Amino acid sequence: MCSRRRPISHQLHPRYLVVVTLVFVFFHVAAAPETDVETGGALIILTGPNGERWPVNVTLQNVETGREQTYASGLGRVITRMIPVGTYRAYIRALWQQVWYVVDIQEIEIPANDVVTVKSAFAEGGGRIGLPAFDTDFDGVIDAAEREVGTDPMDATDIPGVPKVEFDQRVLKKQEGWYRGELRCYSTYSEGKLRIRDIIRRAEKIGLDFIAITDKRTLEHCEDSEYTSDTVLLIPAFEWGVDGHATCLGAKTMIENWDTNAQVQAAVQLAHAQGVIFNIIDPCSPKSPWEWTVGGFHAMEVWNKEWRSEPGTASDALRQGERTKHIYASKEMQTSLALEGICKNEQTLNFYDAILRQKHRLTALGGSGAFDRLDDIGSPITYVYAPELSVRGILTGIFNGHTFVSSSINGPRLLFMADVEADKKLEGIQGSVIPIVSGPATDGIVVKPIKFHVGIENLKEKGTLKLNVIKNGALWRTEEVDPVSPVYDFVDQPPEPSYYRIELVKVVDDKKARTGYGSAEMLALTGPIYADWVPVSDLPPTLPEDLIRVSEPSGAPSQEKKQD
Ligand SMILES: [Ca+2]
Ligand SMILES: [Ca+2]
Repeated sequence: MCSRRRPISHQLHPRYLVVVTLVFVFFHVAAAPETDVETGGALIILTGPNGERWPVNVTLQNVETGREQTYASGLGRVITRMIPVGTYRAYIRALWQQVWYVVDIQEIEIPANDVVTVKSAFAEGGGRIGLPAFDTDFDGVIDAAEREVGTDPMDATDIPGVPKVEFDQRVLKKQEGWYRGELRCYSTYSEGKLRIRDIIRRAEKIGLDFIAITDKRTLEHCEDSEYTSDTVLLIPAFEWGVDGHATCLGAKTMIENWDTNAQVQAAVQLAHAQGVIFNIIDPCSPKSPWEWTVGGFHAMEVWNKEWRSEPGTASDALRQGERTKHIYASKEMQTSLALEGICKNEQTLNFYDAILRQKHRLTALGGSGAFDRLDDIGSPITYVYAPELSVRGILTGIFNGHTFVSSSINGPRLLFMADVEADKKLEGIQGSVIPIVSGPATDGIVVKPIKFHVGIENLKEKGTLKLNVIKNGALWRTEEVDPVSPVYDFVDQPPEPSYYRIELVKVVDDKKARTGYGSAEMLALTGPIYADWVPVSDLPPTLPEDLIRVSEPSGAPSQEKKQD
């Protein structure tokens, strides 16, 4: 056994080199095995800050081909397969409370018919301070390792060995306003059958302002030569996850980690650190319901496909996944899947409300998940009130919760506004946090009324339509919609923090009852307005005219105005 080792910049301090944990690394030859390829092996030895044994995993990245493979830790395993001879960059990770952190990066040579011994050690995380304290930017690589290879330990998008996406920084429209788009679909870069060019042409044709193509666990589609448009904003994105999925909207790099709740939380944290929206998608999916119990995500896809098209998911869909057999889904998810006789999207709304009731603020989004039919793109459609039509603008609008979802490009538009103190000045829309204002009264303190306005535009549906006000997760008011004047006001004096969201539904008649699941067809829904004990000095400024006018959204031309 020979010991050849070539560190990237300098030798590790000898005191780090206490041999404790042994990992044999072997390589899967991804291409067809050639009998004349010379191979070798590697023995990775990692020690912790007190010279102790440490669980280790390593990614070997071939310097010439870029091909990489990650190997799980083991102790004194026999080498069963050999690594093709060559130069590799080894990303060596230590496990800290179920999350892997890169603690060392070395360049190694795999020798022919021999095993290279790689000694590695880290000094961080000894005593009472955990390893995460030494990863300042939350990108999973400790500061010392970043400094050694020259990435920025304060920049979560600058990660050793992880390519960055350079997205289009253009501003397609400068004005503040409502913009509409599709936030989930798949191309041939993952399991979709749609070509990048066809997806973008379809988006241009139907008049979308933005689209996120969200191929599974890859960002390759963003580098396609046809991934470009002058009229539709392309939001770089990918689908994250196993046994519960999310999209990372405005992606800067790939984000992995999906083996444990702690790892999923680390993924959410990295998304935050990068300024990327972490959006849980289709959480009540029959194939892979959201089993993780983590918090802190930004958004939830509460509407997938046609509202009533899929039945509710049965509870036994839980714990079927590879990685989730040993964990229990949240009580909120279990309760949502236990609801019977409703569609999957209704179960998702129940899950959404359960999280909102815990005072998490979570943006409501839609997504078709189109993968084989171009017609599905834009159904449902998400509207975002954004400072401008740019990636940064749309992400800001989503981050602020200024969204509503409608059945399609021709579906109704739902504006929801709040007037604090009922003084006829509108201060908030969905996503806004508005102050509960109280004043002295003869017998203590009185909460002043908040007046809410709902306006419906582009209403073409016939039949019995209802406007539901959901307050703190429960149906609070319901009114039949007057198609001639679809504007509604209501007043509340919440004595405690409360949220309000709006649903516009059509009551399904007997004839249609069998053609879908559940008894109500959603036409549009908004995310919540939150009333909370924020200081009155934080009262948001009066809303701009563009926003409060119940008319054509500035960023959304009507169907009639569009070409073709
Ligand atoms: Ca770092
Ligand atoms: Ca970094």
